[in-house]
Amino acid sequence: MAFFTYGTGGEFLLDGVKFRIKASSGWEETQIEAGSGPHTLRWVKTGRYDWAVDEFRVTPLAGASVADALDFPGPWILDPTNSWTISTTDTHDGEDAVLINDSGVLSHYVNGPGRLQFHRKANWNYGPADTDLMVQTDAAAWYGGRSPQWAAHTIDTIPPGRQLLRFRAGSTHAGTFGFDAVNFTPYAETPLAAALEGSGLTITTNPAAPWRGWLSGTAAHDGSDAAISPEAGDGWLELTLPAAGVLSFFARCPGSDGIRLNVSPQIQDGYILPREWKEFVYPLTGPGPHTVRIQKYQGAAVWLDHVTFVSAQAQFSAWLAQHGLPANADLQSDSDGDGQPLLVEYAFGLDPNARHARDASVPAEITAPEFKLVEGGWGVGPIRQLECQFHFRGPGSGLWCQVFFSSDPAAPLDAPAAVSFYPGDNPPPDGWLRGSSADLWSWPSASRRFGRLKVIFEP
Ligand SMILES: [Ca+2]
Ligand SMILES: [Ca+2]
Ligand SMILES: [Ca+2]
Repeated sequence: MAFFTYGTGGEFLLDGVKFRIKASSGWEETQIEAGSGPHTLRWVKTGRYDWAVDEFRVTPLAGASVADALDFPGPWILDPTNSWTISTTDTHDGEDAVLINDSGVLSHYVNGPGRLQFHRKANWNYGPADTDLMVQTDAAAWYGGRSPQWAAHTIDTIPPGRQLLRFRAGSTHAGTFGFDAVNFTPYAETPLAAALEGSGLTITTNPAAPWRGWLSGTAAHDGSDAAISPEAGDGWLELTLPAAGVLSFFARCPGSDGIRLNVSPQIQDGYILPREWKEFVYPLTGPGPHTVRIQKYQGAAVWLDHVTFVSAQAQFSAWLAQHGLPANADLQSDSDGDGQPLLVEYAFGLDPNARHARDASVPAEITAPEFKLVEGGWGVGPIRQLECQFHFRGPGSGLWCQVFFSSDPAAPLDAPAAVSFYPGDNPPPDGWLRGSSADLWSWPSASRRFGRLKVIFEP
């Protein structure tokens, strides 16, 4: 069937299913290969702008159909410019295929999310291969690249909701662009927390624009299931985490470049999501509970998988177990008798089973804390002062530390000195901070100065 419409003020329904019509200021032709009937077609005026329908006609299929050629039932929406043909000689399946020329489009509605599979051939004569458009929905696009011979292709990230898939050739190429053996497999829904491996976490989502869990197989990061945001609306997901710790998750936006993900409250700027899976690690400091909101900006659907939270206590317990120490070990106990309690050994990357030794299980760059005397001066004459430099288990460990300087080690601790944490040109390994503190008090007016490091654990 075919008809012309004028303007943007309406839509039509085929068998009760709504179709959009390309916005146009003039007359536009719509051609639909609907397959055997009966069918019901309804035009509806929806907007305040002009809309008119003319020249409706039904033409029986005279020869090969697009549905047959692509091995996927209709309705197919056909490009009325006839920039496509059905071939019985250049095919994948040896029977029939559709060859599309420049700017040609064949469209089909599916209910996502799901996996789209087809065979294709893309042998154009010029143009940048990586910009050739292959399949497109309203908010997302997938590119093909050159494929001189028929080859299987899978797009397993068709987004949730009713999607108009547009099979098309790029607009800057001349050559053969063929499709054959199309198939679409929708994903089944699964509970959100299960899809995210978030057992034990409290996960909520905006009921007006919910993220949902899907059994998406190999499209998921874990090869099983993932959560997908809606394409439109204020799509957010909140995690309530009971304590200090490290939150991590994998995210991506397979259908578009430059979609931003905001993780609040700690990170306000947001991340730019790549098309492929990327891990995001997110330390939470201070006692919980912490509420973290993951929110995508308007645009294509965002995928999320494998949310993990390792609490500060769990990190410490793992360290104890790794060193053969009991899970209920006293933080203040001194397992190797070197005067440094367990918590100090843990915080600074020291070995709890070897006196005054660094822990072989921490990265090699981690060095033991050091107090040293530095001599120098900047305009007020020569000075000497104590300086402390240390590596420290970083944000998300539930640990923090203070540095104290005094002239009498027996006296109560005074106010802590200022500590600066600096990644510098040579940042410390992930999960570690490098800090330093200088004793602002200088001598020779006193004969002795002492420095102390104090570790606080707030899991
Ligand atoms: Ca075929
Ligand atoms: Ca998963
Ligand atoms: Ca010790």
